[in-house]
Amino acid sequence: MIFSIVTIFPLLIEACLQDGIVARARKQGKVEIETVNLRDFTSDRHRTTDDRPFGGGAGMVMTPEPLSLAVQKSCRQQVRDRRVILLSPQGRRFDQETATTLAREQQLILVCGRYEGVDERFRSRYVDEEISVGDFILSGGELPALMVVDGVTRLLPGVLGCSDSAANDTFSSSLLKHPQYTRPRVFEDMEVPEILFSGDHRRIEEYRFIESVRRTKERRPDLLEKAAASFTEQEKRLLEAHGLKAQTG
Ligand code: 9D3
Repeated sequence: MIFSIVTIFPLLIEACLQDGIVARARKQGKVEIETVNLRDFTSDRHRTTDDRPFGGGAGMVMTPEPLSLAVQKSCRQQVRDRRVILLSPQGRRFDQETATTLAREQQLILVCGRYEGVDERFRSRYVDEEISVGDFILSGGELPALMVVDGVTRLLPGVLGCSDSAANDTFSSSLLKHPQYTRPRVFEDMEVPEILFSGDHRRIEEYRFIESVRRTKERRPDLLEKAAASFTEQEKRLLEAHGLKAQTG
C-alpha cells in the first residue's frame, strides 16, 4: 500500500508517524507513506493555497490548481487500483467496513481539506470519495487522514503480530469489549472478579459475553441491535437468565 497525503502541514503528518504500529510497518517496508506539501504546487510569491469564495460569505476556499497538480504528481504510474480521497465534513462516515475496502487498493491519495472547503471543480474531477470521521468540527483533514492511515495499515498483511491481532474473541467484532483486569489482584481495595481465577474457560467466556452485552446495551444500543441478529439461541437464553433481553428476534 502506498499512502500519499496532500497537506499544507506535512510536518504535522510526519510527527504523528514517528511511533507506533504504523511507524514500524513503514520501517519494515510494509507500507509506504509520503507527505506531499501542497505549497510546492503553488506558483505565486506567497505560495497561496486558498482564496475568497465567489458569491461572498465568510471563510476561505482552497484553490483548485495546486490541489490538482499535487494529486497528479502523486499518482504512481505502475499502480492500477488507486483512489483519491478527500477528508471533509461532507463525506461518508469512516467505519471498519470502509477501512477493509480501502485496504484492497494499491494507492490511496488522501487530500486534507483546510479552511471552509475545496473548490467544487477539484472535487468533481479528481476526488473519488469523500470521508468524514464523525459529527464534530475539526480544523482540517490532517487528523482524519491519519486515522484512515492507521485504520487501514493495521489491516495490511503482516502488520499486526498475532498477540495484537484483529479478532481474539468470538464476539469481538460487533460488541464492546468486556471489562479487563491484570495484576495486581487487589488495587486500591478493588478486587478482580473471582470467576477469572476459576480456570473454567467456558464460564469465563459466558461471563465476558454477558458483560460485553451489558456495556453495549448501556453505551451503544445501536451496535447491540445489529449484533443481536446473530446471537444463538443459547446466547439468548444466557442473556435472559441475567436480565438482559436480546433486542431483536
Ligand atoms: C460551515 C461551518 N464550518 C465550520 C466552521 C464548516 C467546516 C469547514 C471545515 C467544518 C470543519 C472543517 C474542517 N474539517 C475537516 O476538514 C474535516 C472533518 C471534520 O471537521 N470533522 C470530521 N471529519 C472531518 S474530515 C475533514
